Amino acid sequence: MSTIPFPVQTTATPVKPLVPLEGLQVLHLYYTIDQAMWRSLGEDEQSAAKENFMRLVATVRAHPRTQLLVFSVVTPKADLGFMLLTPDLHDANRFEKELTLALGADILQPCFSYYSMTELSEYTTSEEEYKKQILAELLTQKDHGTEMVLNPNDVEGTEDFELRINEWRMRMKKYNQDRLYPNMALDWPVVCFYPMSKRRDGKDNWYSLKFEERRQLMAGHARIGRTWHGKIRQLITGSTGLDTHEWGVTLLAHDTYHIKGIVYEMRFDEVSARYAEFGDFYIGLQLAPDEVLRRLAL
Ligand code: 76R
Repeated sequence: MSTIPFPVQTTATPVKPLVPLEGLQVLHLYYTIDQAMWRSLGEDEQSAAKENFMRLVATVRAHPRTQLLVFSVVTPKADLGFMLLTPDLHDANRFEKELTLALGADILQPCFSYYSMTELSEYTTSEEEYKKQILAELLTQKDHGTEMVLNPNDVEGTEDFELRINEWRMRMKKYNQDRLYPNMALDWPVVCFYPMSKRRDGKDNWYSLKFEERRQLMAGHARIGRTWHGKIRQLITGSTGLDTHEWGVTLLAHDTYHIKGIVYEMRFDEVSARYAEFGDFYIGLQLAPDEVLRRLAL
């Protein structure tokens, strides 16, 4: 019979939820497997452990507004990886402890972890900027091939102007919603994760640049990023004050060729060439939970 002390979800004293003002808690969790410890378990214990793992993954995935990616890690830097997104830090913390014990005590050995939160971009176009852009566009309209310069008062408030502003507001609302509350695709098999910071070194100090300069540099970065649409999905999560670096970069792809391609191309962009510092890179393969267990020879 099973002697493994499986975790039971109990909360003796109810705790007040720790839901951030905006965004989600994001944990990247990596483990190696102690195969010797696993082999010392009886067959019953092993199947109880696997059942517990499967049940826990299903429970976490069924939790409101919670997503859990499960992957097998390429190279022995780690064996098993999770990416957890959930609003309440108590839930994130509870699930993390339970996942660590999911296969029984000491089977999963934590080898790398990262804590970050989803966040809005500081550099998206503001409504004022967008208004200026469309004013400039609408003010110079072609009339039978000759350029006609209009008065701003003739443009602002017109149906065309309002329509474009409203479309833009709706687009931004969806865009911001997707950044704070992303839908992580389970059917993009390649998961690349690495932490990164912006350099603060002598004359290469990102944080002493003026906002406008940073905005322009980031616009160049985003231009490159957009050329990878359809091949790469990216989630940039903030971790200043939370973990070793300032951001977590999670890239999803169907092919590691594209991961290598985008990261290489971005190295030439000034934002990365001059200001980026990187941690270790982890490549995982998303699989169904039972398939991950098989892959890991459990
Ligand atoms: O969010 C957006 O899509 C708007 C533009 C944008 C911002 C603000 C954007 C676009 N990124 C932004 C912010 Mn990015 N990104 C990285 C990396 O390996 C490297 O050299 C860098 C790692 C990749 C691969 C990548 C991809 N980005 C950031 C930030 C925060 C900086 C800050 O606030 O100072 C970091 C650390 C960062 C890093 N970026 C994109 C991409 C891609 C693919 C896009 C286009 C997304 C799309 O339009 O679908």
